[in-house]
Amino acid sequence: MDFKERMIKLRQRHEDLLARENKPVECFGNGIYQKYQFPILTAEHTPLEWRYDFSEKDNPYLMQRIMMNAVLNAGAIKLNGRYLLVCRVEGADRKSFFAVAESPNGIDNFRFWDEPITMPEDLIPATNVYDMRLTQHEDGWIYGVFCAERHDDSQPSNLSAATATAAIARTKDLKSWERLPDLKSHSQQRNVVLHPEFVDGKYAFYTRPQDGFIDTGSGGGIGWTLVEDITHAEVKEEIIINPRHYHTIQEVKNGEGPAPLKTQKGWLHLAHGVRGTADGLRYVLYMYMTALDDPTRVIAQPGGWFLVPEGEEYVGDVMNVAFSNGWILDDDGRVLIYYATADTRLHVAVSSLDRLIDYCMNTPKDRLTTGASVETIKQLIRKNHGMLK
Ligand code: BGC
Ligand code: BMA
Repeated sequence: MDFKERMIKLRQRHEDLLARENKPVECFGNGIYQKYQFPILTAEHTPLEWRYDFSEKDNPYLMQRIMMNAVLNAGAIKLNGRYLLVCRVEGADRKSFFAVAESPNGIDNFRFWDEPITMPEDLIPATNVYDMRLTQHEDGWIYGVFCAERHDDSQPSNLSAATATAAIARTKDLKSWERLPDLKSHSQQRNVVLHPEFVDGKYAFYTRPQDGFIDTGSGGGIGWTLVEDITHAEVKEEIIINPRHYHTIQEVKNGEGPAPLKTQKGWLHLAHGVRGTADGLRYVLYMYMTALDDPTRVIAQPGGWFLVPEGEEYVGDVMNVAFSNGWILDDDGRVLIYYATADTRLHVAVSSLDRLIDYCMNTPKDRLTTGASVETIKQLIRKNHGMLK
């Protein structure tokens, strides 16, 4: 096949992939959300111009000059009727960066904008960035809060010693970004999310204090801090609003997912929980709700996980990982949940605000022991047998 023929085939295959219709998985499911047949974005979805040199003279074998490894953990927003994701795209060189993908319906036909985002640096440039949470704040800006990772130069002989910091940038259009100074904090921070409203006239952040780069150590869970000046944000007082517990899905770590959704019943939160296994860490998603008049007060927390990798979703670069940092509440009450699996690809699951509130309010809590779990199951059995009024 000559160069031109191969190029035409390549473009055709790519277009077929991008235009492929995505349908709900045909299974009865759990009634809470609907997963979809295909991942919505993978490394193969990235534009061919990012990967191939299309000059026959310079690239006679039509080889990929730059390879892409994964598309994962995306922030999400519906802006002027457009479904937009700020994806974490990871190259073969392990560097991740942000790129916007747009779809007409939030489910399929996602296409990347021509170029990745050029993110301005803070004073010390980052080695890597990832996992942006988008918040449409009532101050009029769209904020992107993400993790900036740098080598920990206080340990020069340890190549894996690193620091995780919350970086803050803002935009009106996802095209041009103003970078603000990174969040100042005594501890390392990953999974920091900006709350969409002012609280006591201040900006409010969900935090996740941690002792080390991987270990949360004494960091007790999802935290909360108020910040007066977003252009010099600093964690001064931090409280834990959603703690970790022994023998739960969030024993080892947890972290806020996307910015919470405001509902009539309270703030709806999606988060991830991590536990240790003989096979490494297991990342699953869970939900909770907090009070409208006090977003630090948990009013509902269903027990156990909400969403986990299933089947092929387990397989990829980092096995046994489901992660989400983006969702969209649509005008019709649908909630589009964007989740990545195995740090490799991005999917959508569709639910609705009513279903998610019902799930949070009516799923039994984790009462933390096997005995209590058996009692909870027996309650349901008795109710179904008409033995409870
Ligand atoms: C990776 C992240 C990961 C973090 C902690 C980083 O280097 O890029 O995906 O969450 O390490 O394991
Ligand atoms: C975390 C996250 C993600 C990733 C996950 C699993 O710490 O910040 O980037 O999906 O690890 O590797």
